[in-house]
Amino acid sequence: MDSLPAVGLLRVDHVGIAVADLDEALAFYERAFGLRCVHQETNEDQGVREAMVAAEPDGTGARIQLLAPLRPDSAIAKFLNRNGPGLQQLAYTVRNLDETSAALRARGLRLLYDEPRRGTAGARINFVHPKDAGGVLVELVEPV
Ligand code: CMX
Repeated sequence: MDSLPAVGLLRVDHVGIAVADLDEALAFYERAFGLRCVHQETNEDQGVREAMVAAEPDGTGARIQLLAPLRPDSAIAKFLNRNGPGLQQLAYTVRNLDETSAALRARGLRLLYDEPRRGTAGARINFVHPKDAGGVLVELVEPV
């Protein structure tokens, strides 16, 4: 492993949870856990309406990403059909997505996209296939 380039994960960025209805899920997380919405957007490319909720009002601490499907053929709609609502992904912040992607590919892990795509708030993102990551869909996030 010593000759392989460093992977460069910085921290856990967020944990993603698939939900059927974003507004209902937001109300639940606020009422049940006292978490607050710190960001909300629609990402057409990923086929989701999403919201970040956090305990810290400035969103600096760990965040939970609520993901609701925009279309029946989206990844989240497929996940809900197969599993129902629940944990869908674990996301890490990376310093440089191109370097991290190269380092993971050098270790034989499959990334889902040949080139990074647009994630939350314009971040560059890619994913490691869950079959190559111990059954966990891993998202890599290089923030703007
Ligand atoms: N976590 C763990 N395992 C998963 C999974 C997940 N989220 N999604 C699928 N799998 C498993 C399936 O259960 C299946 O396992 P088995 O073969 O043992 O049954 C296997 O992975 C492969 O499934 P597949 O039918 O080949 O692929 P899917 O159509 O289920 O798609 C995936 C899986 C990861 C390729 C797809 O969900 C994807 O492209 N994800 C990336 C994009 C995404 O998740 N977007 C929404 C979030 C947007 C954001 O975060 O901004």
